[in-house]
Amino acid sequence: MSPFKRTLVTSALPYANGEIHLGHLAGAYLPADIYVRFLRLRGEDVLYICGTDEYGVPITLTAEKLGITPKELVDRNHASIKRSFAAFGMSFDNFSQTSRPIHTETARAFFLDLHRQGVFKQKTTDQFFSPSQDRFLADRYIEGVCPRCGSDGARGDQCEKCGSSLDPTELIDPRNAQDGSPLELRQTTHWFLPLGDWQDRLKEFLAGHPDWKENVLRYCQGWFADGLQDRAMTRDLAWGVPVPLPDHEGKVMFVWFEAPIGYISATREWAAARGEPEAWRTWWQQADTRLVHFIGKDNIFFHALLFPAMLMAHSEPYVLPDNVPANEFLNLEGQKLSTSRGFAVWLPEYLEKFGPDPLRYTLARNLPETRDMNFTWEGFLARNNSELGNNFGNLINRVFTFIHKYFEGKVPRWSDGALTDLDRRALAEVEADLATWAACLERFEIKGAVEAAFHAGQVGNRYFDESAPFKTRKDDVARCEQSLGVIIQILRMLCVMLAPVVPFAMQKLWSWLGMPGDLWREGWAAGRLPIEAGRPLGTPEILFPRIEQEQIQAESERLRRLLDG
Ligand code: B3M
Ligand code: ZN
Repeated sequence: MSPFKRTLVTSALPYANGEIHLGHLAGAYLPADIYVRFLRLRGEDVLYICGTDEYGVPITLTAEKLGITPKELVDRNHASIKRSFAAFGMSFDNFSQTSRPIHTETARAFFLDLHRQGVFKQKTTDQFFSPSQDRFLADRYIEGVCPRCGSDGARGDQCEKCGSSLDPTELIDPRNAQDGSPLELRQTTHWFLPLGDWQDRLKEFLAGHPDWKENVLRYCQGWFADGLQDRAMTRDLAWGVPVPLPDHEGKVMFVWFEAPIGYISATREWAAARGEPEAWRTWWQQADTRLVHFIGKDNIFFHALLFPAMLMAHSEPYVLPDNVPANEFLNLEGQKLSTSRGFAVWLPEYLEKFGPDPLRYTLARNLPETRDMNFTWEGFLARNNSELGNNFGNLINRVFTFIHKYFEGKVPRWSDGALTDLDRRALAEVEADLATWAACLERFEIKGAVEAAFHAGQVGNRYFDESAPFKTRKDDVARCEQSLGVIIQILRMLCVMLAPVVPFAMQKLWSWLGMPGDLWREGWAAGRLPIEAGRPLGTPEILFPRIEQEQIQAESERLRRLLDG
C-alpha cells in the first residue's frame, strides 16, 4: 500500500528568456504531462504546477537589447510560452510567474525563516565591478586572457579554448565582456548556504530512494565525492527578489534559491484562486503528499540536493521530493541543439504547421530517458504516417466505417460466452499490454508505456485481419458481429493507453465510443468495463492526417543549412 494520498508534480520552470523548443519538451514537460494525465485518468488526486522563471542576468540583458524593462520582457514571454504550452496540450493546474508578488512574498518568508535560524553564513569577498555599467558582473560576463593557455576571450568561469574552469580573478587583463571596459575589484558581502552541513542528511535521504533513476543517483554521488561546498544564495543585481534584510540594498536572491520556491508560490496562488488560501499546505507540508520533480539533467543538482537541503532547513515540516525523474538531452538531426546558432525547433513555429499530437507521439517514442536521443524530421514523418496513421488511425477508421456501413453504427452483437480462442488471445494480449503500460508509467518509463500501446495497436490490426469481418459478413454474420465487438473492446483499451500521449485525438475517440464519464477522471475505471452491444457509435473523422514529404522539406533544409554553414 502506498503511504501517499496525493501527488504534486512539477516541471522545471522555463526561463522567460525565449520560446520553448523540442529539447525542453522532451526533458521536463511532455513526460510530466503524460504522467499527470495517467494519474488523472486513474482518478488520483494530483496537482500539476509550473510557471516561468523570470529573474537572472540573461533576462536583463535581453531586455536591454530590446529597449524594454525586464518586467515587460518576462510578461511578454510568459504569455507566449503559456499559449504554446496550452496548444501543445500541457495540462498544468497552474502556470505562474516568479515575478509576481505572491512569489516575492513566499521567497522572502522562506529566506527569513532560514536566516532567523542562523542557517546562512555571511562572507565578504572580492568581486569584479563594472564602473561603466555601475554593477557587479556575473562570472560569465567577464572576459580576459586565459592564464593557462594564453588565449584571449576566456570567460570568467571558463576558457572555451583549453576547457579549463577558471575563477574570474585569475584572468589576465579582465574586462567587461559586453563593452570591453575595465573592471574594479570591490568588496561585497553575501549570504551562503553551507551545503556541506547537509551532506550527511542528503546522503541518507538519497539512500532512502534506491529506486531513483540511475543518472540522478550517479550525479549526486559525484557531488558527494567532491564534497558539497558553501554556495552564495544572494547576488548583487537589480533584477531579482530583494534580500529581505535591512542593510542589503541592491542585493537579490540567487535565482536557484528562489526559483524552486516558485513551485510553492505557484501552489499558493492556485489555492488562493480556489478560495482556500491555506490549502497549499496540504500539498507541501503533509507527509502523505508525494512530490515529483520532472527536470532535464542539467538541473539535477538543484532539485536533488540544493532544494531538498533548503526544505530540510526550513522550520516548518516540508515534504521532500519522492522522485526526481531527470531526462538526458534531445539532439536534433544528430547534432547538439544550439539556441544561439538557431539550431533548434521552436514550439510556436512547429504549431503553425502541424498539430500537437504527432509531435507528442514522436517525442514520447524517443524520450531521452536513459541516454541522449535524436529527433529528425524524417523520423517525425515516419512515426506519424506509419505508426499514428497506419497502426492506430487506420484500425480505428476501418472498424468504425465498417460498423457504420453494415451495422447501423451500433456496437454489433457480441458476448463473453461466444469468445473463440482467437478472440480470447487477442483480448488477453491487449490486457497484458494495458498492465505493462500502467506498470511502466508508475516507474516513469514513458517510452515503455508507449511501446505497450503500440503493440496493442499491432494486436488489434492482426486480429482484424485474422478474424476477417469483411469476409465473415457474407457467410457468418454472427461471427462477423462477434469479432467487431471484440475489436471495439480493443479500441477502448487502446484509447486509455494512448490518451495521455495524444490527448486531442483520444478525447475524440472516447466520445465516438460513447464512453461514460470524463476521460480525465474515470478513464481507467470506465476503460475496464466492456462496451455493450447496441451502443451507438459516433461518426469518425481522420484522426491522424498523413504528413507529406514537402511539408517537412523546408524544416529539414533549414537545419541542414545551419549544419553546413
Ligand atoms: N529555469 C533552468 C532550466 O530551464 C531553470 C529551471 C528552474 S526550476 C526551479 O533549465
Ligand atoms: Zn585557456
